[in-house]
Amino acid sequence: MRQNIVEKILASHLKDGTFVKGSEIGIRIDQTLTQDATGTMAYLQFEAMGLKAIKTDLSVSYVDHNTVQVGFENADDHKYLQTVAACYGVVFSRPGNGICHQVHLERFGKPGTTLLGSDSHTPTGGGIGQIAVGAGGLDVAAAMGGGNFYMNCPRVYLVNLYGELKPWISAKDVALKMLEILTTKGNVGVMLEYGGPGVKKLSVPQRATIANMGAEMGVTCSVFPSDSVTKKFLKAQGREADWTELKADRGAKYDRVIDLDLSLLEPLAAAPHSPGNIKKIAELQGGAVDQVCIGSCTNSSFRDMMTVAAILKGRKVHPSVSLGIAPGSRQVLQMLARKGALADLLDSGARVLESACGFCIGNHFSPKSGGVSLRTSNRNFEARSGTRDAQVYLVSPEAAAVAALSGRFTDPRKAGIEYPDIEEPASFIADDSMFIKPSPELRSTEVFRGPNIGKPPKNGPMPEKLDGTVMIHVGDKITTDHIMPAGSRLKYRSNVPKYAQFVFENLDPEFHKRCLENKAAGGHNVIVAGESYGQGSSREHAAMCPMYLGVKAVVARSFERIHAANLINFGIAPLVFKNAADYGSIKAGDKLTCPDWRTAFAEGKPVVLRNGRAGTAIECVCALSGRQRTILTAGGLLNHTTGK
Ligand code: MIC
Ligand code: SF4
Repeated sequence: MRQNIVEKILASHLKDGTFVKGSEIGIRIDQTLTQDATGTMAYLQFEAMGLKAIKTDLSVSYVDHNTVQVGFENADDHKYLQTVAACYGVVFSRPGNGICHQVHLERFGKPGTTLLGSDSHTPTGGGIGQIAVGAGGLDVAAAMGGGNFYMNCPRVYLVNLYGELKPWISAKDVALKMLEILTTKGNVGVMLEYGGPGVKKLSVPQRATIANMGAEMGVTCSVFPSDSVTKKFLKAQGREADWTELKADRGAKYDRVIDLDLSLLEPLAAAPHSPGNIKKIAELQGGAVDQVCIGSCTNSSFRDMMTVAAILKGRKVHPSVSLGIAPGSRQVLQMLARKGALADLLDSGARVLESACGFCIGNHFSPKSGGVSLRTSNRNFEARSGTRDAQVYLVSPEAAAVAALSGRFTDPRKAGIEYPDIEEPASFIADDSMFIKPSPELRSTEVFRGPNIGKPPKNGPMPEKLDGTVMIHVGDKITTDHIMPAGSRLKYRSNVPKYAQFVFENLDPEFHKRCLENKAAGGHNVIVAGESYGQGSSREHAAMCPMYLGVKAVVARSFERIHAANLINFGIAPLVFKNAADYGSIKAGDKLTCPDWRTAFAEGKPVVLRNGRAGTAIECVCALSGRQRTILTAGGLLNHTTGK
């Protein structure tokens, strides 16, 4: 059979199920990654499963999200992560070593392998030819223990790239164009495969930028071929032995083909408050800019940073702009320093930030009230920057640097600056001294648990009957940033009772109180939502904290993949309205009941909810595999795995 790249990798990793579109398959995971914000819970759950050592080829624990260390909580979490990694044979990447996706691409990503990460931008690894998928921490913990990762057998779209990027047009513009084509919803269960003659004109980090933002389209992952460009990148990283060729067979089949001519692209921006709200920069030309942030796992490679440095060289940042630059990894920062480009950045007036997520997750560098911020990151959801009324636009590093100089939206082609065409280096600085690699001696390390480290919360089995109250009725495209804000709240990730106080904080600050009161009175809590519920982050806290608050069901018009999987893992039923119109017939405060709730799930029967106020019967769809039904009725994956 003629296979595409996705089929080749999945077929060679298939452990459970059959390769039939839409049916559930279990695959072997070769590598895992975690980051500090999702990692503490992932390892606490790994420990709670009673597993003794990891069974993957490689598992890496990165500290990159919360490195601000205000108060003791953060530093305690970092120490827990370091000691637990030592104990179980996980590589530990120390704070300061860089953003997980950038570092993983540089030092560990291997063509043809599978990578599962507790972060939604794990698909960045598709740039080097990995099937790299984001998931909740619990799924990653299970994979570290040798468990299969389950997903629906994907539909595969081929993106045929033609031509070549013109000067000032960047890989980010390709990603934004793809968002214009595919939008941020309706792509659940799709994997993107890039191909065509244009691919060989893109470097591995450029490919990674494009694969990174597949997360915003809601696709499971994006994958590029592994070719001579990949080989050159791996050689420059001193890892030529990790290279294998990966290409689709001639005549391989796809579910859809999208043609994209790289030479026709223009500089683009995603306008507030969605990565799918695409505009041409030419349309925004002249608008005032208050802040510019360059970095994040989307755009912080050596080439991106050198391009920015070359644009800023000998020029000054506009007095009305605050420019922050966070190189993606210590490798990139070291290279910038050795090449003198760091001095160019500093001379221009840029504020050089730590190689970490920082501004991207609203952990610092929040814009002023109502401020306009141009960012090279991947998400501009409302309030994510830490400032509720900020206007965040997502742009390329080129467009960001040019705007930092002019203080206005500027089409970079018209800035009167010579285009700096930066080449990939023949060799990168490969200094792995900020990794702590596992060793037999380290296995006896005592795990450090500071007062901020709580136990993962427990859930009981699914109740026989649902006695629900609608605690909140929300609209379309509710992101996990709406459900479970990060930013300054990040330090409570290891302390669920505390963190749960902030569920829906920006939409309804009283939500958690009402939930806890109803839970204490023996009631169940229900969330009603529109389309594409749970966009964005893989943070399982957006399911774990609602579980702690007694939420038993989310009834929505549709769900995003990672969040739906997280809900099941935490024993919350993701129900889809059979008739979309029922969404509007429900109000906050309505009582939704179901007398045969548990039996319906256990036996895979239709779920019908009675709305006491309206006197209506609401039919719901819950397309679950047998495995998922058992997990849900057990009250979640942890109960299921430990047999409790
Ligand atoms: C994000 O970009 O939203 C994050 C922070 O990286 C999250 C993970 C998290 O919430 O810890 C993600 O994308 O999964
Ligand atoms: Fe970090 Fe931002 Fe990338 Fe998430 S999207 S991993 S917060 S840099």
